[in-house]
Amino acid sequence: MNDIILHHYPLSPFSEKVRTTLGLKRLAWRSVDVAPLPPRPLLAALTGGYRRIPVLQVGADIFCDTNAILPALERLQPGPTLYPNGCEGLARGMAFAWERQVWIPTIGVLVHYIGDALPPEFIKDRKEGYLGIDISKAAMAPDLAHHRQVLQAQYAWLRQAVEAAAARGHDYLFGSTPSVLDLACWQTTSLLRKNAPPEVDALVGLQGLEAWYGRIAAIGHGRHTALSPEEALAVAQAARPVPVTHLRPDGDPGGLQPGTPVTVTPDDNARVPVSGTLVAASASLVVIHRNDPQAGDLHLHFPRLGFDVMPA
Ligand SMILES: N[C@@H](CCC(=O)N[C@@H](CS)C(=O)NCC(=O)O)C(=O)O
Repeated sequence: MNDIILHHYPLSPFSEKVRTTLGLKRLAWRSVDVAPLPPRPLLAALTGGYRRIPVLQVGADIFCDTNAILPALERLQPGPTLYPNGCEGLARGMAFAWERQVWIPTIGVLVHYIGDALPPEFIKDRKEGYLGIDISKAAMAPDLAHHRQVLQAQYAWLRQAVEAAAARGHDYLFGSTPSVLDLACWQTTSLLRKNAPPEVDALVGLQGLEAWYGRIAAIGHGRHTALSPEEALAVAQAARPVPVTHLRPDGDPGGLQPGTPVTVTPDDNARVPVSGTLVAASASLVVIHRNDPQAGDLHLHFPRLGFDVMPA
């Protein structure tokens, strides 16, 4: 098997979800540190323009979005499973909903504390190339009360769920190992707990979650060694995409046939269309082929939910 390569940067909590999954599954991996804001030209050659972080690479297979990355890691290393006690449907659905609901409120609360330290070019990039909103402290301030209410409501439910799991003897939401839902809830929490002062716990209602949070934090990131972007590109150039066996060629829920030219575009933010031809799909994943002048033949893997897959 080719090395597992993660393109990421330390502050990124979605990357932290993947790093922790790699640690949980005791996988060895190669770490490509990318800049916290574009340009990232060598990564763009691999992703066809998909701009968000993290991106997972295995040879010439490129996995965009954590909702495609975690299932890929589950296939590569099934144990310990990210779906303990048959929770896959519930945990994947709730994880998607959690991240969609709490991401902007989490940023709103974070910039209340650290907004003044964010460089203007970072704020400009996040507005123009990512979220489409001004995340400076001043611009987010009018929504702080609303963002706190959203987080307090969500964390009250999370605390109830963690307490109910503990009453059943479970350290995590669905069993004795973390599920994708634990990891999704934990990664957004980690953005606040690692970067805001301790008073943030009371502000958004994190009290009572400390033990659950600490158990996931203690998992760590597994064994990793550094790789340069140039080396990662060379790995893709030397590799061939792995034939897709986990999805049906005719499995596209919209009836698109393999070989159809398509674009795949995030439906929430950083809405850069990636072009290729459809290889295979299911209701939850889609794989496209693209030939890149620098990287060669690639398979790009995306989640289905959260992306528009359109005939080109
Ligand atoms: N749904 C995506 C969200 C990823 C995301 O929003 N990542 C942030 C960093 S944590 C990002 O890409 N920010 C803009 C950037 O780094 O260019 C996923 O699950 O991977």
